[in-house]
Amino acid sequence: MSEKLSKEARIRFFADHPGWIAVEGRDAAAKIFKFNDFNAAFGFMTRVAIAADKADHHPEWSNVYNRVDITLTTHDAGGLSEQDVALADFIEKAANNA
Ligand code: H2B
Repeated sequence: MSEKLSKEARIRFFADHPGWIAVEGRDAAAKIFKFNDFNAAFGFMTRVAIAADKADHHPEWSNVYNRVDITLTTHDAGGLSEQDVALADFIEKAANNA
């Protein structure tokens, strides 16, 4: 079971990950991704889904056409953990290759 990020690591996460914002009222990070169309958005979601399931660490997300809203947090830890940092890094790579 992973532990919550330290205060310093949490600050570093938001500094190092443009577009990710702290969710009000909970220890979580959110970002909205926009793609050219549904095909690109769903292709991105598919790549993230496979990686997330392999790591047994899953995003909270929703999709409308070309838009994907993602929230990351670690439910077992009750907040952001290194697993969210790793998933955010993968998500950024996948979004940039969409
Ligand atoms: N995903 C996220 N984001 N947080 C968790 O705590 C979590 C998860 N726990 N995916 C995993 C699954 C756990 O429920 C299973 C049983 O390993």
